[in-house]
Amino acid sequence: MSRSLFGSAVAAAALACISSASAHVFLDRPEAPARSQYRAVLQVPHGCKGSPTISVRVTVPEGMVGAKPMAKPGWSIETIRRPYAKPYAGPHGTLTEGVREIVWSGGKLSADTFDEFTFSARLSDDLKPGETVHVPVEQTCETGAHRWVQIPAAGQSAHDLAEPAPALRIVEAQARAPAATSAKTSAATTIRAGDLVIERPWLRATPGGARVAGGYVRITNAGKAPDRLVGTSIPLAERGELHEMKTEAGVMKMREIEGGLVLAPGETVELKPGGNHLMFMGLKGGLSQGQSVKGTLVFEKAGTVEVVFEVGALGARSPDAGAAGKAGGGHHHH
Ligand SMILES: [Cu+2]
Repeated sequence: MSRSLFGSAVAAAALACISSASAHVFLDRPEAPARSQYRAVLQVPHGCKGSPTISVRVTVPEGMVGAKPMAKPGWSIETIRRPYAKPYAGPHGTLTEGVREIVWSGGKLSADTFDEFTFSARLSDDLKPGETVHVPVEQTCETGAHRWVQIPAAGQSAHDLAEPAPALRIVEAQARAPAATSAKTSAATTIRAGDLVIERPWLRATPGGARVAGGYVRITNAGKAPDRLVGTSIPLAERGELHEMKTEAGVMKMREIEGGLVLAPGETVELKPGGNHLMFMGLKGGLSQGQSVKGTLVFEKAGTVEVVFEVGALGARSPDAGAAGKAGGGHHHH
C-alpha cells in the first residue's frame, strides 16, 4: 500500500476552498440528529500518489439501517447484504438484515479532481447523541490504495491518524423552527398554466462542488385531456432531465423517464425525493438554501411555463424541512 503525505498535501492545497479535512476521505455532513434518515455523502478528494481512483468500498456501520446507495453515472454499484447484529424496529417493520457494504467500481476519478459517493441510511435508536460512528472506506486506485479505516482510541484525535475512517457524530434531534413563511410562499409559488396547477417547485441545495441537483414539484391536471411533462431547465445547469427511480437487483437506480411524464386528467403527480424527480446536470455553480432560482417546466400541450424554484436544505425531504442529516442545523456553503 502506498501513501504519500506530499501527494495529499498537494491535493489539499489545490482544494483549499473545500475544507482542511480534504486530505482525507470524509463525510460532508459530519453531524446528524439521532434517529434521523442520514444522507452520507463521502467526499473523495484525491487519488493515490497521483493515481486515479477506480473503486470505493464503504462498510456501513452497525446501527445505520436500511442503507441504500445513490446511483452514480459512470460507476457500477455492488451491495453486500448481511444480517445485522440485532433486529431493528423501523417504520416499515423490523429489519434483521440489510446492506452492510457498498462498492462503487468501473469508474475512474482522476487524482486531481474530487467526487462524492452517496448512500442513505436510517440512524437507529441505538446510536445515541454524543456518540461517534465511523464509516470505514477503502479507496483503490490504479496503482495503490488508501484504507480510511483507522478509528481513534479513547482520548486520541483523528488528526493524529494517518488514514482515519470518516466519522459521524450523533447529536440531539432539534426541534425545527416553525416555517413562518411557508403559507405565504406556497400560495405565491402555485402557478396555473392552462389546465395545469403547478405547486411549490423546489430544488435541493448542493454540497460544494456538486454538479447535479434534484428538483421537485407537484402538478395537478385539472383538465379533461392528458398532458405530459417533457422537459425542464434552469440557467445554471447545462441541461435538465426527468428521472425515475427503479429498483434493479435490490439497488435503487435512477434513469431518464422516456417520453416524458404523463399527467392524466384529474390526477396529481408529485415529484419528490426518492421518487420521480427533475435532475439538473452540469451545474455551473452551487445552490444554497433560501435562494430562488428561475427556471422552466416544459409540457407537451401547456408549453413552456416559467417557474421559480425555492432552494431547500441539503438532503431535505421537503422544501420546508431541514437537511436530512442535520435538521435545523446551520450547514451553509460560503
Ligand atoms: Cu436523478
